[in-house]
Amino acid sequence: MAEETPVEELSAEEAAAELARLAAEIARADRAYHLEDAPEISDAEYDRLKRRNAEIEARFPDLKRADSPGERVGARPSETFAKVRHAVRMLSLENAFERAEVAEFDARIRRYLNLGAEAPLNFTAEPKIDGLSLSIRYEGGRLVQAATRGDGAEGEDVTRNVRTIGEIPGRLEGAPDILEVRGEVYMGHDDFAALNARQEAAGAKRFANPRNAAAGSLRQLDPEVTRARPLRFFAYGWGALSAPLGDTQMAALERLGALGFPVNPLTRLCDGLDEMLAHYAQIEQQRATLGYDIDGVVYKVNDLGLQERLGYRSTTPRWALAHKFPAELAWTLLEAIDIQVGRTGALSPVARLTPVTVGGVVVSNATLHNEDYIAGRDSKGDPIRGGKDIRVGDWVQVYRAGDVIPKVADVDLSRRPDDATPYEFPKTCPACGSDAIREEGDSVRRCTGGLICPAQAIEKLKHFVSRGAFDIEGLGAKQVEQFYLLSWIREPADIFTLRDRDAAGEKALLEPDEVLDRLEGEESGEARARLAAALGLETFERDSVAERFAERSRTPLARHLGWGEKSAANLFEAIDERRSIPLERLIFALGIRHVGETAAQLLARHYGTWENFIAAMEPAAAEEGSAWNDLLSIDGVGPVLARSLVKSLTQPAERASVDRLAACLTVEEAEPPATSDSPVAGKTVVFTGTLEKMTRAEAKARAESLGAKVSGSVSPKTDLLVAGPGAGSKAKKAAELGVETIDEDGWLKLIGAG
Ligand code: 5U1
Repeated sequence: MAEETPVEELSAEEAAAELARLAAEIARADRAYHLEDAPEISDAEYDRLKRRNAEIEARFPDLKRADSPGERVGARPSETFAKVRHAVRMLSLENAFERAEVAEFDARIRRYLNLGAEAPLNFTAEPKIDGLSLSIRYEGGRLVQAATRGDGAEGEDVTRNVRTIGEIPGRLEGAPDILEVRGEVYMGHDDFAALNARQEAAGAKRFANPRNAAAGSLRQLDPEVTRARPLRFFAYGWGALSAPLGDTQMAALERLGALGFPVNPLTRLCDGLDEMLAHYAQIEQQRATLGYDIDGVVYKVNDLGLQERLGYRSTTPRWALAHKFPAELAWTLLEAIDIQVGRTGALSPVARLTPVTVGGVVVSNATLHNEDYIAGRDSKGDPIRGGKDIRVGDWVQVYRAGDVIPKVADVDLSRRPDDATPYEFPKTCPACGSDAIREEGDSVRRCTGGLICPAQAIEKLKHFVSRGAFDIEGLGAKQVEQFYLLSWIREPADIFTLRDRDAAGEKALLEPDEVLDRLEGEESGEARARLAAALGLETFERDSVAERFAERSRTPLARHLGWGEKSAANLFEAIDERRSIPLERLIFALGIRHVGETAAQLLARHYGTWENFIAAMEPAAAEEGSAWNDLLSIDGVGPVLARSLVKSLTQPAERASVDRLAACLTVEEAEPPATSDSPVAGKTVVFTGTLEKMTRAEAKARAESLGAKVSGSVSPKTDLLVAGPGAGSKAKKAAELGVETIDEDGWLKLIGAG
């Protein structure tokens, strides 16, 4: 974008040209945002264009165009929602598809609580609404805040919109002083059909299904738009509370009902597995006539005291299960098989399908997992689908189960074209040409290109900026890819040097020709199309791209990207906000195979500081000795994870890249466990002998949730031995080492549960 002339200095001729340019640019941005769901410019930049348009129109009213962007409705939001940190984390649910998994859920809970198979254990069972989760906070009976689930820890503030939903009370009589009600916002089938008819009549985008319509309606910046949308609500739970709602799940739901919240009328109390499964069957039978979408049945332990004892895993409670309905199926044509390269180099085959509707959603891609799956074998070499392979040109059956990526279930051999040939899985990486090898025991073929592979680099960057990692506002997956293609960012450290390079008037990192050579090697053409679009060109033609690229490469970042200066300044600010980062986020952001958020947290808590963590890698590389043993001593870190971690962080090029990144950051020390004020936080505890009031699993989980480390053996590092009847050698050893020893009652008293 050329330097803009201030509005006051524009001649009439220039103003007319500028209004035409703005109309085209805004229309294009609207198209990308509304129709393609793929915004090309930031909200701030969009606002700036619209403001400039309005200013010029105000100065030259006669030049106002028939297609003036100021007259168009359905413009995109002008700002984003504020973030809200949930006082109590919003959890998700463990899923089950088979009856056996529900039986195992019941059995697992009995084992955990040490209940016999015949002991009474009641569950509530209610439909799982296919909408979006909401948390609504009341203080002194008044609705003060409403937030979406977001990542469970932090959601979006949708208070103003939620106030417009008729089924959600604004005031409560006789409620606890603090009450957070949780439930599902949804849209009924009739309302959805009527809304889509209105959308169509207004020339606006149709929604794919009621859930998308509900989400789109709730996330409106103008609450009046939300008010006009027929949103509904069912309460199913709660977050923060100043007083309990009841002793059981059922009583608490009844209380919520009495306070004025809709509670699903198909909620039942079930006495054991048979009743749960019978109620599931009944709800499934009624599914088509309910008038709203449900995708399963949720079971919850009814006794809230037992719920508390069962507690949580990292993101799901042990006391609840979502029993999903079977996936919906559809047949369609497999047009092509593309290979995507992931951040760890995994080559993943993707089926490109003739679009088909499956359960209300149009599906045009599905995963094919790996080369064995295509060939009709499982990981052990045994036949799947009766040994039928999958070929381009086949009719395939696709299904969606829950939110997961669609999958290919079956092939219709009777419709296979005569000339269809077995699919040959590539032995080289389609992105960089390096060998793609399959290690013994691995079902996946991987690119060996490492840092030289652009696909891996882009995927690593996308992971780096993702929500659980650096989560930089304005730098999402699409933007990092654009920055990579325009060669401003090649590795994570480059994000943090952007501002300086821009200020120094530096060019992008690669010469234009280098970028073009790389892109011409791309198979799918998608990346090429995106680069052309990023440069404001219609198509990818080497000469025009090279010319535009060279011309823009000589200018600072904002102009290279076609952004306003303000957008670039906002981005730099957002990047600066992340220069200080918690250790666990940094470890997770590195995108090392097998190191997810939970593992990153365990590692961070164990090593405490970045310096300790990184210094432990080299000595552990021999896979023996104290550094290696120390790594394996972390509960939750096994040899596969440890090997992957150490291998990645001792590989010279990768390590150099990580060091360059760390040099740009202030890494915050790992937070002590959330419950540092508990009397056992940070203590190493050993349980021995028979525990009578809880099972070993419960004791361990409870101790860990209070910040203790539970070990299986007594050593000089042990702080406390909890010994039940029959304690033997461990109690003796503890006595020899002078380790404090208490019984089960003493332990329960210590943790405030006695
Ligand atoms: N019906 C129902 N849906 N649903 C969703 N109950 C329910 N409970 C949930 C979720 C996420 O979470 C519990 C952990 C409260």
